[in-house]
Amino acid sequence: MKIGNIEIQIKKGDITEEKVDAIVNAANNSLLGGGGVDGAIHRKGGPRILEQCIKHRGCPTGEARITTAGDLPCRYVIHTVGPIYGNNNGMDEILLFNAYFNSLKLAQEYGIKTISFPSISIGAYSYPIHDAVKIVYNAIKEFSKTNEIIEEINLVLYSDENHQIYRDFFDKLPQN
Ligand code: AR6
Repeated sequence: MKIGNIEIQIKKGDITEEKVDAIVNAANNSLLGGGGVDGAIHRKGGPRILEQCIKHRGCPTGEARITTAGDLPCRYVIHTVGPIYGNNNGMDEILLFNAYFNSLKLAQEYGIKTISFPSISIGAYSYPIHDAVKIVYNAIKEFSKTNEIIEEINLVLYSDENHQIYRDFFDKLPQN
């Protein structure tokens, strides 16, 4: 399906295997690694990613930073920090929107044409997936209004259940 001028693919799989220009990491404010997607990216990507993360000296929630992809089959990793659900004085929705939107903005600055996102904040950070998927859509739609660079966004889900929830949501959207 398309959102504006961007082709959207909903996939089930492991984001570290994506052969795209950039994958997005669901990181934490330290940018020094963790579990979930973050753990998998650093484990498979090797020490060069962490070396560049250290130089960034952290990342505020909703912002994004870029590094090499080390040994991964993509070119860059964009590290963003989603909100810990319920910890942000009613700002969860805006912060999750910003995590997606700012990752796309940074990708555009680097001339990235193809990018893959995991489902940010819905693991350790407990964001309800049915609410999160609407925000993913809204952020891509808003970004697509001024997009001239990005051609393809892959939304990569790790479990069958989450993959089905995304599919159901995107299948119900009116085609434009
Ligand atoms: N590929 C795609 N999706 C994955 C993969 C993978 N290899 N591994 C896990 N997922 P989480 P968050 C899914 O917890 O909620 C870390 O410790 C997973 O099933 O990785 O943003 C960071 O350092 C879930 O649906 O990210 C932070 O401290 C989704 O990715 C914190 O977790 C996101 O789960 C960030 O928490």
